[in-house]
Amino acid sequence: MIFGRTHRKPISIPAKEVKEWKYTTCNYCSTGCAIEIGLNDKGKIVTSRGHAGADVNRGKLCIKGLLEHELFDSPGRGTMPLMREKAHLPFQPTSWDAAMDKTAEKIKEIQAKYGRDSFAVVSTGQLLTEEFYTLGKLVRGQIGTNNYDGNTTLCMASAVSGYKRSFGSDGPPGCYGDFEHTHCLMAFGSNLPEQHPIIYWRLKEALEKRKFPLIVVDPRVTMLAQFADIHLAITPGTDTVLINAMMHVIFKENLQDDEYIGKYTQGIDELRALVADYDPKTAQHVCGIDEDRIRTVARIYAKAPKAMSIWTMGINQSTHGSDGVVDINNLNLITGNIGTPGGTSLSITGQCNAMGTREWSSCSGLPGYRALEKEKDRKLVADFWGIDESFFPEKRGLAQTDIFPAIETGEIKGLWLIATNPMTSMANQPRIIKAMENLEFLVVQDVYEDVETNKYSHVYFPAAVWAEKEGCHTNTERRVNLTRNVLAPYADSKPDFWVFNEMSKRFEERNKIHFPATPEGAFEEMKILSKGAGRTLDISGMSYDRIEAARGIQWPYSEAQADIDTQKIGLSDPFEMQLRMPFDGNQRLYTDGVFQTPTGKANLIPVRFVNNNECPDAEYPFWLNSGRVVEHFHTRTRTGKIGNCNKFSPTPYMEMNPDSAEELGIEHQSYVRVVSRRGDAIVMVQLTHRVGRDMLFIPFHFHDCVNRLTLGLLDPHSRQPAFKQNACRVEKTDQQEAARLNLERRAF
Ligand SMILES: Nc1nc2c(c(=O)[nH]1)N[C@H]1C(S)=C(S)[C@@H](COP(=O)(O)OP(=O)(O)OC[C@H]3O[C@@H](n4cnc5c(=O)[nH]c(N)nc54)[C@H](O)[C@@H]3O)O[C@H]1N2
Ligand SMILES: Nc1nc2c(c(=O)[nH]1)N[C@H]1C(S)=C(S)[C@@H](COP(=O)(O)OP(=O)(O)OC[C@H]3O[C@@H](n4cnc5c(=O)[nH]c(N)nc54)[C@H](O)[C@@H]3O)O[C@H]1N2
Ligand code: SF4
Ligand SMILES: [Mo]
Repeated sequence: MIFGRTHRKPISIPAKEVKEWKYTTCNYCSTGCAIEIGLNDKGKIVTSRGHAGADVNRGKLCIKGLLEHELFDSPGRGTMPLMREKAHLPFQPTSWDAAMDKTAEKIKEIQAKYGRDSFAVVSTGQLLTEEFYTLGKLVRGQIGTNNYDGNTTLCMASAVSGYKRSFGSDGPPGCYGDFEHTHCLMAFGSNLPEQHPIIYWRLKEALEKRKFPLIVVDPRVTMLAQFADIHLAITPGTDTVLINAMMHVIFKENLQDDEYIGKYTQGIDELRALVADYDPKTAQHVCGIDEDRIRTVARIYAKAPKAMSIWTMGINQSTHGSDGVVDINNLNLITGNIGTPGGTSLSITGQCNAMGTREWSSCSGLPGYRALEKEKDRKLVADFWGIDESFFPEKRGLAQTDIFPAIETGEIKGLWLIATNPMTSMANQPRIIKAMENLEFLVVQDVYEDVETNKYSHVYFPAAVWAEKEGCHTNTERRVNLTRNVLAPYADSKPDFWVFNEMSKRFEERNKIHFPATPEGAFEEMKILSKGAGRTLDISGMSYDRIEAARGIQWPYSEAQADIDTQKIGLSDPFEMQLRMPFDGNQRLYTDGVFQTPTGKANLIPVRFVNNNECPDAEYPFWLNSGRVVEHFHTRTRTGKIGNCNKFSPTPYMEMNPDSAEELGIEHQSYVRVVSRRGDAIVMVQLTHRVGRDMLFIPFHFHDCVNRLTLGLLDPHSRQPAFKQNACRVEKTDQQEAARLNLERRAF
């Protein structure tokens, strides 16, 4: 028998005849990869690819981005508006006019009866920035409810809050390019290879060129932890203890950057006094990291010529989320690692446009990082929109996580949900069901008609998705990038932008405001609002063509900067420029050491650790941790429908340590019942050493699963829930019954 090449058929890739490539930006995670969608001569989408010239992804895409073009005609998409008198009754198809009239009428009726704030609006981090700006105008300028927030409270609220406390303003100060310059990277509760695969690829490229230590802080042995030089398997919820102890060592051994501290920060005495209490010997018993390890890591970090920290949900989703961010900033400030190549505090953002909503949606404030609490800001925006300043409240209303309890108590009677699925994504699902059933009126605006939350709605608006629309996203490193409109919206679904514009016509009697007819018109308006001396969030030098030509531009990018770039290249046609040089906005913030605080100095804020978690005990002996897998996005409304994503992770499962399973007589791949003080869930066990003996991990993508169990205690500053620190126990269960239940729950 002959083995070998001669008898093998060569792999052939079927030719896809692409006539035209259209420019878009990925609509899943915040990495912000540029994707080109390929259309054949009949205008049909046949393929897609990463844009080779885009600085972010340099031709690469992860599994979700590669298959994203398959979602346009995926099952369950909303085809027409729907209405019904009562939740759970059958829906009746209706026209857009009728659905909108009904919604506007109900909003007005509820507001007239119970007050303006009794109707709440909850949006997302997944619309286009122009849509966020338009929604903000509608809600703040016309509907006039103060209970307006986004699902970003589940996601980035702690990062926002921590940045504001330390630096006086939101805005991640670093960029992916920092990997090329750093001498030490510390990652807190962030699993890049699965959650931001292309950021991870950028990090790996940098590491291959020039080795530097990678330190991962995560209670679980994640894929990133497996690649780390040092893995610190921290006790959940205790990161601030570790960081305080590191600072203790740094001060004790005189490794801090006194010059930076003296020139650019305030509060050093208070910080020093606090961390004096956090000697590693004591701290190790709280955070679970050996005292010598703490010293080693502190020395590596402080002695590195440049060091940087990144973090994601392991920090943000905790009762000390905002404090965790502040403490990471403290560590970087005292070592002089802010605003310098390779030295930064870089929050890794979650959703594709969580940054855009922070910047422009007016959730929790006013557009362009302006605050309701500041008279000057209220006046500026009111004048710009042409309304009376007194229409704005003088402080922000309820956060998303406080809106649901306010529905339960009857303070809020009506709700408009836009691109978020709280029935699956919110902690303590039994309470969310109660809240939903308490609503007099719920309108759900989503791409998918079969989204779980739609079970409770009175009106459903079918939304267009991703490249069925046009507009911008801002990614983790403040890069504004564009999605071109590639195809028409599916069936009778409509772009969210159109829905907000149409709805605004029904509120003109309150305030008549100009709403530009196109997303590009809205972008031009935002540019004007973004100008201002000393403000970081300046996008006035950008335009759709220039963004596409540069394949994304980082803010700040002022008109003056745009003029310089134009002169430098000597051409004014952006497509000609593209051949010559990519534009580059400012890669980093605070390079001059001037912060957005009243004194211009960064705040060093002492953070005292208080153990307020729901910790394991005799009755509920396990930590319940939750998070994500690479092939699914959130509540699977999209990736659950894309066969090539779903097939790799079709079943809800739970990671459990083999030793603790043996003690309880639980077998690999058997079903178990997991019980917490809130409820129970049936899951299949995967035995693995990824988790320690006292921990369980369940991906949160599946409905009727981990969020039936979570408590979600709130961070006092950011109101973000502690999704990752809960207590539970594991019980054996009848296998046949469990299999049936799992089928019923759309698990396969
Ligand atoms: N494939 C995929 N990618 C995504 C998403 C997705 O759904 N799927 N979602 C996007 C969004 S919106 C977000 S927010 C990001 C989330 O991105 P990540 O935060 O990286 O992902 P998670 O799995 O939620 O959590 C990360 C880690 O936090 C750890 N952790 C738990 N408790 C603690 C703790 O107390 N301290 C520390 N240091 N770590 C802890 C967990 O063990 C987990 O490994 O991903 C984005 N990218
Ligand atoms: N236990 C646990 N729970 C968690 C987390 C965790 O780690 N553990 N993570 C939390 C985090 S960080 C996040 S960000 C949240 C996410 O929570 P959600 O935002 O509730 O989850 P998604 O599935 O992303 O919901 C977005 C919805 O918007 C729809 N959609 C997509 N694009 C568009 C569009 O263009 N227009 C409209 N109108 N609709 C659109 C989708 O179909 C989907 O139904 O979950 C949180 N929940
Ligand atoms: S890394 Fe994120 S932005 Fe890039 S293709 Fe994957 S999901 Fe999309
Ligand atoms: Mo998120």
